[in-house]
Amino acid sequence: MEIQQFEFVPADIEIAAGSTVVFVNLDLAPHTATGEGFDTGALRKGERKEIAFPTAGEFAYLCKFHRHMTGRIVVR
Ligand SMILES: [Cu+2]
Repeated sequence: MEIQQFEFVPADIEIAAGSTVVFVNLDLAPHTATGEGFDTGALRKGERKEIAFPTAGEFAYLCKFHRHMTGRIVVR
């Protein structure tokens, strides 16, 4: 998952349970991907964080610094 121009690209994804999502910030501004049960912490430009999703569910998330940046991860 890339973060660029103050958007998650793609913001909404569907993955299989047990998969991981790698968040990579390509912006100069710091961002987070923060949802119920997970948080990348602040990612600066070029930094990445891998988050595992072991169980099925729907996980909305946002950037704590720019709360209009939102997305949803569906784990099946
Ligand atoms: Cu942000």
